[in-house]
Amino acid sequence: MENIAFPQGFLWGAATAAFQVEGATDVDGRTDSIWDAFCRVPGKVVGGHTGEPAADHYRRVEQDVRMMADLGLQAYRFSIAWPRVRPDGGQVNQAGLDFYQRLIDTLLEHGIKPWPTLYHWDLPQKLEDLGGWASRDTAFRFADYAATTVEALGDRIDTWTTLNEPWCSAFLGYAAGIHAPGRTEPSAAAAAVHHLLLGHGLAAKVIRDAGKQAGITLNMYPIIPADPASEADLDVARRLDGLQQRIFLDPLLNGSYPADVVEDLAPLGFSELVKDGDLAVISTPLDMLGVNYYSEHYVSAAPGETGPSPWIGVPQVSFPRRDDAPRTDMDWEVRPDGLTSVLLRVHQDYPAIPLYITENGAAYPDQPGVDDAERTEYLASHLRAAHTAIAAGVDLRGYFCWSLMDNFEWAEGYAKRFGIVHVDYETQVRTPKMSARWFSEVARSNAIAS
Ligand code: PNW
Repeated sequence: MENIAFPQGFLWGAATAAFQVEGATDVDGRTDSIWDAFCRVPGKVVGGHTGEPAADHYRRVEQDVRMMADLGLQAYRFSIAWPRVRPDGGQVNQAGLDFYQRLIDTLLEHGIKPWPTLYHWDLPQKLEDLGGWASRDTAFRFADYAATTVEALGDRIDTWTTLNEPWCSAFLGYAAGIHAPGRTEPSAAAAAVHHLLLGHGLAAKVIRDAGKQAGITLNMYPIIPADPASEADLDVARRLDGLQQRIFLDPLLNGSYPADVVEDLAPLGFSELVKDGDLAVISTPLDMLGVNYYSEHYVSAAPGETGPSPWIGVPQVSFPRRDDAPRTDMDWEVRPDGLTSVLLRVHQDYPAIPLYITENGAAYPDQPGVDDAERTEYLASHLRAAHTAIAAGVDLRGYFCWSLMDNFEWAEGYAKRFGIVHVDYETQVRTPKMSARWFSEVARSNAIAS
């Protein structure tokens, strides 16, 4: 077998997020986030699971960084918990900052690049009580939190990511109601999109003014019409692509919202949200775009599920089942070619922006002896797909596997395991799976076996 080599300097890492791994939700001045509150609502999270104990990363951070070093990871993508740093959205909590100082110190001692995200979905509940992301003021509170954090921790960080997957925050949180804060108000979701982007732009300015690089991470899916000869399917595909991709990419990288999406969302009051100067803030130059990739969306205009939907303003959409691909434990289709197409598309439509894959990975049930051959195959096939994009000229500079270790999988609780390292939630023992051994060799050699 011939090796597929990645470009020199390609960055290999693994990712987590604060609420998914830290635990210790009520120590050192941390207060509730919207996820703490959401977990307490019966029926919202499978098994009634909560942010405790997660992987107890807050207390085991030194051990976890040593493990990353043993695995040969070059970078660690983690998120900073807003409710630790500015617990009620206001006053600064030094104890919260100290934890991230310690994490960053330990990473640097081990030669691992810290790759922080400012917001991975844990809005302080106090701010949700004031309207959350549906309120314009939250964007400015986010900028304050960003300024505090970048000032306190920024000297040793090269690249800051503002938001992780604003699509999920806005549409799963405020329209579908399956993520915190669990609201099912399409117009609040439309407002959340704009305010998340405004918050991003204000924070990106803070980061760049501090002389650092700024980026954002989006979750991207190729949208495939079930019947490419059907006008109705093509229109649904256009609308979903608008909501999943272009409503974020166009303002960030081109300084304007896509006209068709603005028109589709007019009944929800979208245009009235956009004030003079907002788009200039949102389009603050970016140094990198993070792409999170898991699967494709295969869509049809046939009537689908009724009830709250993330697809605001879309009258009817369904997701027909295709049986020509394996599925993960999330029931998501394994579609590595979709990663190539997502990367090529961003490269064609927005050529200037350097790209990183900031998440890619798969949930599979526990395997005896942590022999997770399916996960290794998932990662390998997606890395081959990423390499195909690089060979076609895409400026892809790094890859973070989701996730470093098993963790709290949001509405799915602890039942779904994405880790390349197994976590026993009773004992908190970490055991690298076979995929971690394999990934470690990929990172070391900067290549995969073809
Ligand atoms: C991403 N969906 O979440 C997140 O960034 C991670 O925190 C998460 O653990 C990972 O992917 C795996 O799920 C998503 O339902 C969660 O469309 C749900 C969806 C998409 C992304």
